[in-house]
Amino acid sequence: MERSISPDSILMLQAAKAAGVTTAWDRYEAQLPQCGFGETGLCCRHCLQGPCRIDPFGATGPKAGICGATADTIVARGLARSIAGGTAAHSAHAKHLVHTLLKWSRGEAPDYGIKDRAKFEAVLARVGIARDGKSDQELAGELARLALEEFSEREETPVWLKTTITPARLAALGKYGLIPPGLDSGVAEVMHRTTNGVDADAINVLLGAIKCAIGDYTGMYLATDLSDILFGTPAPIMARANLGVLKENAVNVAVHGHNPVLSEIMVAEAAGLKAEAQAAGAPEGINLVGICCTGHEVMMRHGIPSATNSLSQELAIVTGVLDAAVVDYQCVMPSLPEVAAKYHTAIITTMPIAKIKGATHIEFDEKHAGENARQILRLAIEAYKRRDPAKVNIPPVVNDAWAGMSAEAILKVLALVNPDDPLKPLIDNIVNGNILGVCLFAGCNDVKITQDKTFVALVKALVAENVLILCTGCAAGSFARHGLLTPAATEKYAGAGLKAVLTALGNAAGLGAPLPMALHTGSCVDNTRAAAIATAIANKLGVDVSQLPVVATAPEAAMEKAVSIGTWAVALGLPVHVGVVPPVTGSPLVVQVLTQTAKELLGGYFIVEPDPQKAAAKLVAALKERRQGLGI
Ligand code: BF8
Ligand code: SF4
Repeated sequence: MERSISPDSILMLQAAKAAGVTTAWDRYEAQLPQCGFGETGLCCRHCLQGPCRIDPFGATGPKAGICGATADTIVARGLARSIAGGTAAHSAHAKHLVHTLLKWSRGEAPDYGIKDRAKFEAVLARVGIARDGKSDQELAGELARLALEEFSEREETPVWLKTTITPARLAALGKYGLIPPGLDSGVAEVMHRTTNGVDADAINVLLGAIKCAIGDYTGMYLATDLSDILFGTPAPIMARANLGVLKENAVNVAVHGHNPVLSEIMVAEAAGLKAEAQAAGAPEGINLVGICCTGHEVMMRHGIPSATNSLSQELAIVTGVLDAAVVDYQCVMPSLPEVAAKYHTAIITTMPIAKIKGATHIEFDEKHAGENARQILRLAIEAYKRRDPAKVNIPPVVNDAWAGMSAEAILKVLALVNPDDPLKPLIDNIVNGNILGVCLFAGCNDVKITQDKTFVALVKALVAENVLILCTGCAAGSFARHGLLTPAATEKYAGAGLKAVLTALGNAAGLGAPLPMALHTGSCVDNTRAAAIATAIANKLGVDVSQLPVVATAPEAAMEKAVSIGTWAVALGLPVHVGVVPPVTGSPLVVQVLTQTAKELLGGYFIVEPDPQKAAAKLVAALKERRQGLGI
């Protein structure tokens, strides 16, 4: 199988092979053939009597696990646990931001502050905290404590849920018992009901999983709100992408992982250490680049270039010029120190819950954030001195990438066309058919399919059909790598209606060119930015999100977090395409619930389709069905 269509990845895979470096792709091949029971979701290890496996063909092999759990139960429980895993990850990310805000309010995180006052005020108003003459610190403390309560178990609907979705959606979720009493409690409940001898009704298990995923949405929304308050709400910004953003004449430091709490301080401190980097022999000082969602956070707010994303993270080291990779958590390959051992790269872990054997651990704490960041940067400068010129091999591939399209930024651009009613130009163009609908691209690269191939083919097919594209996380990373976050891509690939709209908006924004073909809305937690826009449109029209011509796709999904995001998107009423077959095919009942029954209950449903052209046709059909429903 072709490993990647990304030119920089292809070059570095060749270099890795020549250097005897093992990558995720090699390890994937070593795993083949992967276990058929695992692939179909028919393996259970939820108690020590297992593993139990169900015969997928139902012929002679076992039809139930030792405890009697059927294929349906086992598949549903496995899926539910991955959703709980994803939710726990996003919730931990959100809690980290809450604690940072809380510490700042107590004077224990002096390097932070309220960066975006307008967003601070807007969030306070939305969650119902009155200013009442209180100081910023008092208000921040109150906001953080309210946010912390969201994670525990209460007798009321989480505030970040009830204040951010349509009334109709809230009612629908309530009707089916899908409102979690708290975010962590949703995760704990899934772990309880999927352990041996609890929930053995596959449909009931799936409802529990959806409830947990609603908690995932809530935590992600909260995370984005607090990130914007602490670090600023992103505004349109020009950045660059591909491994060619690494520089031979600079100390290259990658911020990798997910949370902006450390990377923001790294950005703030890097310039101050320029002279030290120069004294070490790097004339261009320190070159910060991003990998994965931490990278997107700093790209969205500061235009820091994106070197690469999750699946190809090891390849950044193979360039021979990555002096340090500083990681927080999530989607960080444990293999990094092993790859780095063949080069000079310092791999620096920073979080007490995320250490990697062979890495250098510099524990980060908000009280000493600036000091920690300087220590890490100095380690990178030291590593730079050990760089081997013979191993330098930077792929000459760089693309422009526009980023920073938060919901607020999109509304601001629309307000340039209609200051009194910013959503109107968007709605008018959807109604008149210039825009067929909106598609949110999210999710990862997955080693099981050629890197970026489905992303690129699918997005080109959709824009040709005049679908407006929003993108986040590794989807945005993929588009950035292929020059698709640019006005030139709009000119080249967009259908006539979409091109006209993006050109009018680009001109109104003073670009003198169309808006980029895909609007980079942020990291994965920022998928809620797209949900916020959809909810605003639905509220304005007095309909529910499940009626809007809005779809989502994770064409190359890999992580549990992508599963939980896809599930809440379905629960909010969106048709959601997945291009990698998830481990559910062992249960026709579970497949039916996800792809059909969900539609009847919630309006949203999963479309599983590996072929990008067929997927595009199915998503376009889903958009047209929605348009028909609205009579447009
Ligand atoms: O949270 S898209 S591989 S980097 S999980 Fe990970 Fe998937 Fe990338 Fe960001 Ni999201
Ligand atoms: Fe087997 Fe049941 Fe235990 Fe799962 S929970 S391992 S199916 S006995």
